[in-house]
Amino acid sequence: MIKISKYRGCFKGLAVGDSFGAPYEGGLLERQLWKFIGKTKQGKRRYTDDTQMSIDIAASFLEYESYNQEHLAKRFAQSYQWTRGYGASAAKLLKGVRSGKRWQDLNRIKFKQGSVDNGAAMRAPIIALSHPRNDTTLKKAVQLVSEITHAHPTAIEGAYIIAVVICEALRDRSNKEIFNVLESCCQSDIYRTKLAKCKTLLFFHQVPHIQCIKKDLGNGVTAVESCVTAIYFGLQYRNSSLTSLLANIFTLGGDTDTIAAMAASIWGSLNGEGGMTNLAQQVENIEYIDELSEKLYYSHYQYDHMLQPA
Ligand code: F2R
Ligand code: MG
Ligand code: MG
Repeated sequence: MIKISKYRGCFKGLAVGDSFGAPYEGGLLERQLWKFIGKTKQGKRRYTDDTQMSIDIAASFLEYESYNQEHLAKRFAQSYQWTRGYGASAAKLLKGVRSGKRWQDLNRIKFKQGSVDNGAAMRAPIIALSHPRNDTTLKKAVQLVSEITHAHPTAIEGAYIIAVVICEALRDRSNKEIFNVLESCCQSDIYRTKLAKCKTLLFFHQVPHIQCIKKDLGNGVTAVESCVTAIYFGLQYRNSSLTSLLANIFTLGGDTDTIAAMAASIWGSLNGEGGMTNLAQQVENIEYIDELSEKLYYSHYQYDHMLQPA
């Protein structure tokens, strides 16, 4: 049975990873800026584009009971604020949509195949909450939600493998079972190779040196350099505290908010919300995130016998 605590843990984990990881993301300039804009007036930790776009997906899905790309694109655009640290291409696209342009005319304008970055993957856990079965409907939903801003196949495949891991984590699958599913879902050589390296690090070493994880899996902003890294951390630390998972990602450096957001949402899907109460209380708008998690849960409860209130 999937308990509601796992839904809350998945979404709150994403927000916790994002808002605690944001101060460590990027270069010196970005980190300095976050010192000034990283807290609300009430002293809560602000989240970034990762959580904002996840909130947009949940709210849009709940309004339509499915994914309506036009509605979602407008919702992404309305929520856009530069202070949330969006990627440059995503920011341009969203400002275009806000001024009345069609997302279909913008998502391949800068790069012929679309963006390769992890902006689709960082919000993919919420697609799994709306489609908690790992089947063709999940794959289709990932495609619809991702391509609005990220048309590149590696960006979409990164989002898909994150969503698949969340679906399996919600069902308490072992690391071995999760890897069996991932290997059968994964299509491209680039992700197959990364997953093979991840499997080696997870199953054959004690705990590898952080530099080894950086070299083998990556810590960058592309989907290829971050999604498998997040899967590694989510699964390696599944029986440890969320704090230790986060501390290790911050040591890794690079795209810390996004790697932490994806990894902590995997951790929360496995462990539920119990081990993150103190951290979650420090994040802005956490009550709304809780409310959305609950609504997503109950939107499925009547159809899916795997979902059971705690
Ligand atoms: N943007 C940030 N953080 C800014 C600091 C990052 C820092 N410099 C670092 O390197 O760590 N964070 C947020 O952005 C990431 C998600 O970004 P998204 O939405 O995927 O980005 P976007 O706008 O699509 O792409 C950004 C730039 O990447 C390059 N690029 C993308 N696709 C490309 C392609 N096909 N060919 C060549 N270059 C490509 C371009 O420079 C884009 O402008 C998350 O980390 C989130 O937290
Ligand atoms: Mg971010
Ligand atoms: Mg990031």
